[in-house]
Parts: sequence; structure tokens; C-alpha cells
Amino acid sequence: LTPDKQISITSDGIKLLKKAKEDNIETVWDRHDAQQPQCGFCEMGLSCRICIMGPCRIDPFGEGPQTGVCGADADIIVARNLCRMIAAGAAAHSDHGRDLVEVLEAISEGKAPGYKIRDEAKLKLLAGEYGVETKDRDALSIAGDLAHSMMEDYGMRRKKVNLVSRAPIQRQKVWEKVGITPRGIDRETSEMMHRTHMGVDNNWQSLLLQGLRNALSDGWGGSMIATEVSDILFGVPSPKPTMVNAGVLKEDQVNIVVHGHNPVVSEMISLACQSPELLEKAKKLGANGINIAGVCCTGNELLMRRGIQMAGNHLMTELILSTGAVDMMIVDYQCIMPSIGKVASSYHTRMISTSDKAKFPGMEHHEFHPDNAQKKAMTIVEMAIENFANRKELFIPVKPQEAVGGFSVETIINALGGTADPLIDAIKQGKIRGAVGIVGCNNPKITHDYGHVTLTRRLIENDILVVDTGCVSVANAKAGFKVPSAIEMAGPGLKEICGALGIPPVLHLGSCVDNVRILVLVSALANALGVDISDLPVAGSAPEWYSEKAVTIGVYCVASGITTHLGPMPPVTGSKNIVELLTSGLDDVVGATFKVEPDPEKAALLIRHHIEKKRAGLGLDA
Ligand code: NFS
Ligand code: SF4
Repeated sequence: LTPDKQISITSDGIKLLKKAKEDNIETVWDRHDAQQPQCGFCEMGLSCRICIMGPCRIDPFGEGPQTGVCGADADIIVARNLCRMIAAGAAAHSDHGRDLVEVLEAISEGKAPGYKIRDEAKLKLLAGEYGVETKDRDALSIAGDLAHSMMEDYGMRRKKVNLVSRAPIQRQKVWEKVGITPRGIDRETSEMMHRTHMGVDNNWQSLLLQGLRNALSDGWGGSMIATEVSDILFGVPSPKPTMVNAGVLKEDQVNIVVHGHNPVVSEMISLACQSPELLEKAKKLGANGINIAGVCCTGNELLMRRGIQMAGNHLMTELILSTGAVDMMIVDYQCIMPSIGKVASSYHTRMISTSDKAKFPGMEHHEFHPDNAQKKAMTIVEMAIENFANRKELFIPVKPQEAVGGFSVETIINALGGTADPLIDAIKQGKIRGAVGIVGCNNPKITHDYGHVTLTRRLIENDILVVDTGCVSVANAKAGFKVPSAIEMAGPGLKEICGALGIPPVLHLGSCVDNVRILVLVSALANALGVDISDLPVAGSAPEWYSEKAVTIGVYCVASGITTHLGPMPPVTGSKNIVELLTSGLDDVVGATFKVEPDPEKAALLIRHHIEKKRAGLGLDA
């Protein structure tokens, strides 16, 4: 690392990176440096290794080859590569949703001890939407039928994914007209992989349209199912105070950190941490309790529903281990760097993998299934307690920061007094200019959390309400935007409205699958105003994104009519046609586009300009 390159704006990040260096730990930043210069063909999307006549590369300067061995040109290659990213992201979220549906089914069959239906009202609401009979039926049989109906969403029996009907009718018509209504969740991903095989779809426009449909099958399908079934099983989130940053680790308690995405494992761990028998054992071994904290989205799931603290986001996952204070880290899947087993080997931390689909070097594998999860959770929490005695020196660099999370759509509407009207009135009066969902990851290409925090600060200063999810939500909580007193950082109108409601100007909506809560919220706003989502003064942003899942989210937001800003440039610059389509042509197709701007100060201006344009379109300030 060059000394002048700032790696993080967070004090725990900076201090822990220094500690990691002293401990000779190699981090994501070192490996990113070692990769420089990264491949220019790949950065532009111009390399292809889809088949073994290749690999092929297109010369962006027009001197070398302009087609691959099969004859594919730059447009085709860039489109195929982007589409495969969309398919991978949709597969990840939707497979996470599938795991929840399987738990729902197992509960109904009495085969998931420890899991239960925590929110019957939400179960019945979903059952209604799926046409499952609820009258005079017990929750378990409703759950079984709902699970089976959701399984059909994954397949090919439906003309459209069921929850598509939650979108405003105008939006559904746009999808019909363009031919991108998602039919089945697995179907669209599977078809995307088929179309991008060598010699299938070689029209970059029709490839990208299928990309939109594939992403919609995630946003209004797999991810939405993941969120809704999680609410049924673990409860609809409501605001709860919590703490964030590395300071949530406790010197005198057994520290267990959960990492990954699916609440199916982390919820069971959190229950086991409250077991009187295990607490007793922890006391006997000299610990004052069992402290559970999260990193990445499984932590967000727990924070939303239980107020459980977050130790950090994506780029903090290695650094958290270098505190030496983590007695056990338990992972499921997604965004778990394969490096962390090695990092942990320099400390006493025990690393546990839990999913049959995700194994990692340097971790012990203890596989969780719905039928054994309760028992397994007890066993491994006990192992964590036993590991407490093996600690060496600790370095917990900061005091924790307070925050409030848990803003489901249900909660927001409740806070507004039962309808979206007060929010709409505030928008109409211009006290709130609009709303922006800031979502997504960290990326070592960008100073850690700088993009998120800077953009958020500029938007709330200018009376734009911010909702966030995923790794952004941790960055913003650490920055102090999520306490009611944070209204002092907001513009006068936003300050007045949030102050009256007693909410912070930045609302934590959950994990990355919970981006669907944003879709539901903007649908409610659009319906209340009688307009399409694309008419609203709203935008999306992913200032530090890195993952394929983030690509899919960006694409389903745009396809749903939400203009979306990206910090890092996606690998598409090798095709002028595709850049043009994504950044302007899509406006004519779905009423929204992508805007790419790495500098969050400039991005804030772009987004504000977009919001003012939409306000004018609605005649709000006339
Ligand atoms: Ni979203 Fe969550 Fe974070 Fe990015 Fe990864 S943890 S699912 S993908 S890095 S926000
Ligand atoms: Fe090369 Fe075409 Fe094969 Fe891609 S699909 S590797 S461009 S021959």
C-alpha cells in the first residue's frame, strides 16, 4: 500500500488495518495491489472465455481482432458477459430465497424443530396474494400450501411470477409491452445461461432484454420471496436501538460473529446464545455472557429483527478478525472472502462453515439443515464458549456507535400514521425533495465507506430522504446518520419531517434481498399518486458496488423505473452501443437509466438534478 492512499474513512478500519499489518496479515487491499494493473480487456468486458475455441479478446483500439473465433463482436461479447453477471446475481439471491421456502415447507411438515411461524398476519397476507385458502385453516397447513405455491414461482408452470402483481399497473404494462415480464425465477436464469452459450442469442439488444427479465425475476421473485418468507419465519422488522462498528465486540464476553446472508442459520445461533444452559457454561469458564454480532447481510437480518449489533461491512470482515477478540466466526454463503480462514489462523478464532453449498479453506464444516439446525447451533455455540479461554491479546479499537434499524415498509407506514399520505404531502410541499435508496457493497477500488457516507451526507443536507440496505447501511450507521439527532445534519425540510416523526433522516431497510422493500415502498408511493414508479422523484445508488448480485439489483431497479447511479463502472465500456443503451436508451424502454460517476460529490449533484427533473415532471413546484 502506498502511504498516501487512504483505505478507509472509518477509524476502526484504519486502526485495525494497522494492527493487521503488525500481525503480518495479508488483506484484500494487499491482494488488490498485487493484482495491478488489472486486465484492461476484462475491465471493458471485451474478453470472452465462454467456449474453448477461445479465450478471445477484442482489440478496443480497432487494430487487432474485432471478433472472437466464433465471430462474436464487441457488442455481443460485452452483452453476454453482463448478462451472465445478472444471471449469477439472480441465482444467488433466488437460491437464498429457495432455502427459506424449504424451511417454510419443513415447518409445515413438523420437520424443522426450533423454527416457527412468528408472523401469522404476514403469512396470511402472502397466502392471500398467492391464492392460498386461509379461512378456518391452521397456520401450518397454510404455510405448506404457500411454500408449494412459491415453489411454482421458481419453475415453468406460471405465465408470470406471482408477486409481479405488486407493481403498479402502469409498470406491469411496460413490462408486458417490452416483453420482459418474468415468468419463472429459475427459468429466467436458466434461459439467460442458455442464450449466452456460444451460438444462441447473438443480438445484443435481445440479450439485454432477457437480462432485464432475469433481473426482474429476482427483484419481484426470488429476493422478494426471501424477504417475505424471512418476515413470516422471523418477524416483520420494527425499529430497535442497536450498536455498530468493531467496538461492539466485548472484552469480557464470548464473541460470536455471524457472516453471510441467510437468517436461517444466524437466527438459530442467536437463539442458542440466549440459552440459559449455555450462558451458565460461559460464566463457569470466566465469560460474562455470550455476545453475538454480525458482519455483512446476515448481520443486517438480525439487526432488523432483533436489534443485534453489526461489527462491520464487507471490507471489515478480515479486519474484525484481527481484533483477536472473535472466539468464533460462523458463515453461511455469499460475500465471504476465501481468505478469512487464513486470517483467523493467526488468532485463536474458530471458523465454522454451515452450508452444504459453501465450503472454505481453513474452516471447520458443520452443516446446518432445517431438521438439525437447533441442535447444531447449541453445539457450535458451546464450542465458541470453550474457545474463550484460548484468547491471547485483544485489540478493540473504538467505542461502539449507537444506531436505530428495522425500518420495514410496514413500520414506515405505521410511523406515518397508517398511510403514506404524510410522506407524499411532504414531497408535494417540497419539504422532502425526494428519496434515494443507497445500496450495495464495499470495493477496495474505493476508499472504504467514503462513497456511501459522502453521498448520503450530501443528499440529506439537501432534503432528500435516504433509505439504505446491505453494506451501505453499516457505513451510514457508523457515520452516525441513524440516531434521531442526526436530523441536525439534514436540510430544514427533512429535519422538520423526521423530527416530527422521531425518525433519523437515513432509514435502515435491511439486507440486500431487502432491496425489495424499496420496490414495495415506491409502488405504494406511485399508487398513491396514481403514477408509474418512473415518474417519482426517487433514485437508486450503489456507490461502492463489487458483486454480481449488485449488478442484478441495479438492473431490476432500472427495469422497475428507478434511475440508478453506480460508483464503479461495470465492465461494458468495450461496447459503445451498450453504454449508450444503459445510460440513455433505456429511458425509452423502461423510463429509467444508469448513471455512472465514481466521485460521490458529483454523483450527489447528478442525483439531485434527476430528482428535480422528476418533480418538475409531476408539476410539483409549479
Ligand atoms: Ni449485498 Fe450483502 Fe455487502 Fe454487497 Fe455483499 S454483504 S448481499 S453483496 S458486499 S452489500
Ligand atoms: Fe471466443 Fe466466441 Fe468462444 Fe467467446 S464464444 S471464447 S468469443 S469463440
